[in-house]
Amino acid sequence: MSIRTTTEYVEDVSPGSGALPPRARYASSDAKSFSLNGGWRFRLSDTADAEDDSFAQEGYDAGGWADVSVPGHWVLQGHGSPVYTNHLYPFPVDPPRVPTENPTGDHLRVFDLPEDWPDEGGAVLRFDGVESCARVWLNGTDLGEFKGSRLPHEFAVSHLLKAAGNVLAVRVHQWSAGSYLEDQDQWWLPGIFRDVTLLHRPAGCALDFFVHASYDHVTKTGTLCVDSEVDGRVTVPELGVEAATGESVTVPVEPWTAETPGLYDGVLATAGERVPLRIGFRTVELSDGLIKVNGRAVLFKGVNRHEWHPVRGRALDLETMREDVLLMKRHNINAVRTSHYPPHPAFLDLCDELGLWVIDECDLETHGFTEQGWRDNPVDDDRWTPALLDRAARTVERDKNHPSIVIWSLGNEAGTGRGLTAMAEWIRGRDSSRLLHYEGDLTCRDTDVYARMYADHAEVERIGRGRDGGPHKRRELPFILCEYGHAMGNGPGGLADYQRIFESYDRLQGGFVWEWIDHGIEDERYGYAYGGDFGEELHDGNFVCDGLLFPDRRPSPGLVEYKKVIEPVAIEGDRTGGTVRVANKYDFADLSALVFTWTYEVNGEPVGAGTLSVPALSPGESAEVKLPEPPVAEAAGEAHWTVRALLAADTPWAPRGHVVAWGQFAVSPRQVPSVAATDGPVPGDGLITLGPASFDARTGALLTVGGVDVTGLRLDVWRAVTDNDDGAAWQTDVRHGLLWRRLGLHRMRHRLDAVEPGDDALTVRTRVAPAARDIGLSAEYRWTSDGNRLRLTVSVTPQGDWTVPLPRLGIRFALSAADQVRWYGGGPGEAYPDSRTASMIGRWQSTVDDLQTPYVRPQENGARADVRWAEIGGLRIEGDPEFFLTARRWTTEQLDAAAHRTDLSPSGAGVWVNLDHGQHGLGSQSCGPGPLPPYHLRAEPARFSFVFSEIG
Ligand code: IPT
Repeated sequence: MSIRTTTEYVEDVSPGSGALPPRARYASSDAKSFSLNGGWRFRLSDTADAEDDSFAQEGYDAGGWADVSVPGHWVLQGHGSPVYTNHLYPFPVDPPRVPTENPTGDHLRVFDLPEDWPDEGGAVLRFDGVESCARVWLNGTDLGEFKGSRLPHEFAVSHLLKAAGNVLAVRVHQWSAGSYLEDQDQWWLPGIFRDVTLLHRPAGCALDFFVHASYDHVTKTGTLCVDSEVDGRVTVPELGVEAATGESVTVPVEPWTAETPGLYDGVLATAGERVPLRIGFRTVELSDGLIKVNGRAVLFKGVNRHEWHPVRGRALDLETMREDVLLMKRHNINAVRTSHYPPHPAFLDLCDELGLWVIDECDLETHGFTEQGWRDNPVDDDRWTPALLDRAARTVERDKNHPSIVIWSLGNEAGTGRGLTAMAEWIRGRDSSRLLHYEGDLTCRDTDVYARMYADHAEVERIGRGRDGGPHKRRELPFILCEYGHAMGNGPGGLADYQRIFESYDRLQGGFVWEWIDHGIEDERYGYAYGGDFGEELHDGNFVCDGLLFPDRRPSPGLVEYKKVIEPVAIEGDRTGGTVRVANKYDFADLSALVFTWTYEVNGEPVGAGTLSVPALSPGESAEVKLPEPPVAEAAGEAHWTVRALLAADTPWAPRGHVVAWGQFAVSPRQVPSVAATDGPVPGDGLITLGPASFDARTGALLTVGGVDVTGLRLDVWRAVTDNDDGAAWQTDVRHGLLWRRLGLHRMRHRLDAVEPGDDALTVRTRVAPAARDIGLSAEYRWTSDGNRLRLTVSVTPQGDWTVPLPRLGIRFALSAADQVRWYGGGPGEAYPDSRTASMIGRWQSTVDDLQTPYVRPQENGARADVRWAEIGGLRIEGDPEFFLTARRWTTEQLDAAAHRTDLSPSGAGVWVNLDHGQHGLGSQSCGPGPLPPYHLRAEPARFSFVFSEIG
């Protein structure tokens, strides 16, 4: 006996029924529209069929129901909980069946038409996004049902509308057959999460239309042709264009590029509607094996962007979308892959307006089938092909009029199969003006670009050289890294090395860092919650927090690094010549929008500044620009030139003066601190004094420097492992974080071998090693003083067979109190060996609290690199050589044990300071390669010194 009846559509592989065919999306027109966003009545059931559809009938009393905001996700509004999995389906894999437990949200909205709603004409009800399956009724009539969460669906409703008391009922099921196609690495968040709009459709209104606007870079003309389902006229006043739909017009134009996003305002006028157009002329082609726009190869400096807001989930408001685009532009990002679904349409309007290359991706991922060797993969099963084609069509039809979109992507991580080929063929047939991307098929059967994710530097270089082999078709294609630089926690490291490789080979056309923003959910318990924090039975922890922005959209150090690595102007000096080499690395723009300034710093203090006249170089050009005479003839100490490229005028994305690029170079070297060992250790009552310092006579431990108490000073090799140290479970390479812990580097024992007061030095000898192992480090601390200042030289010699690098190497100690921190060295933000290009040498100040980088899952953070000297807690510390400075109100052990920021609170001891001679690189092994060998902190003999003095 079968009892599956009214909810059969939920598990039906079809995309739905009742909706209108997809069509072009436009932001506005002179036809009326009425937003149905706002408060809706809401009832949650445990199963798809727990309630009948009587709620959809007029007169239903929903008085006892809850309220939710639309757009929104009910699980973020107190009904049920979010679930995070990366690629595992959070339900048994038995396509297209879904669990009986299928949270189902009935949504109800009663509305009157606005007073000025026209009597004539039709009306369409549009849903811009509902996860994952919805059935819709208006005034008791069943309109149909649909799947395809991040895609628009429209229903014709004029025959049902009334002036007042319309009852719109929407039943939303969390799980449906569609869920099998939506296995993206993100929170599962059911709900009506994008706009709901009623659109008036006057007689003679526009239906679908396709704006074809190409650019011929030889003749510098644009050709415009608007194909329209409904005939009409197209006008572009600025270009003097007046044409019929379907008619081609060629006129001189300024082309659209991401760097110069020139848009022309036009109008499509049909008999019943005037639709504003924003037209960008550009031609995308594959030529000479390269992705070219307007005749020139482009280099993508991209990011993968999921839609995210820490409170509202994927229900983004316009302001947040604008903030994303502004932040991207201000950080030199020129491209975005809309991983892994078409974004809110307003985001694409912003990309057109402000200038970003877009890879627009279909809402498709079936990653979980990898667990069964891709058996039953819907993309290789003809029964699912209509659903796939529907997704392709809804993406392309909605978004085809955006000049910013240069590449369509079939989806992400969906294996291979006939369904993908069907999608590709359909897309090519519909739009031959753009290229096609899909990463999951190594043969590139359906694509115009060879795309990979997380390939290591060496492989990318091989691909650049064309030495990667592969099928013939692939060898002819340009290459992009559609994902790289996994920005989980502290990292990624290695971006500069990738960029160098991208810039060395034409075939390499850049990449897209994974990913834009941490999907942390604001949560009273934890600050930001991640996978597992809602009691999910399956989850992938903080793998959902792997962005260049923190959940609150504060840029992480990774984003600051990326901005520097991809800056469009290279500024390089030379030690002697008195010149600076400026190169234009834009693909299209010359440098006329920038002004250049110089400053000259002695020991980090600016002693002169001015402007530099740099020619308006064309893309690819460079010039040797003469610097002025140094403002001080003989610099007493270290001197640097810092040259900056700033916006000369306000732009739509940043104000005048915004720094686009900079370069810094030393012209006279630093004098390292020297301390003549004129004092000797003086033994006393349980103490030894040496210059300004006192030591414990038995243990040799430093106790005071002048009036400053110091505790626990000793060699330190441990850091709170980063997500990238830990590496992903599936990584086959060595994962250092695991090895370190297995070796016991987090529980090193310090054996005291000798305390030796000598004539001019106090020497303390130790051996530092973990239990159960025969490897260790002999560490000798040699203290000397000139009476005022105290110098420590640490000599470290590895003993035994060290096959792993060290996490860090330096000393740590506690100060009883510290707040303000000043330093001369790299700043203002944190830096690690393979993520330090954005670290600028200068004088910086901060506070202990502000030195912390708030990674959602706490881990090593906050090191300032190349520090020459620092002042903290009453101490001045000079380094020989320069060091990494870290200070925090908790120990490394506490940091290592914390799962959320809220687990960290100031420990009694005061402030813990690490002065590191070295740090291991960061890499990106939480999904990609670990740090490159040059950034490994090898266990080898080392000697480094610090000079301490009390700040008088
Ligand atoms: C890759 C996915 O495409 C992306 O969605 C995300 O999960 C990313 O990894 C990791 O954060 S897939 C991975 C198996 C390479």
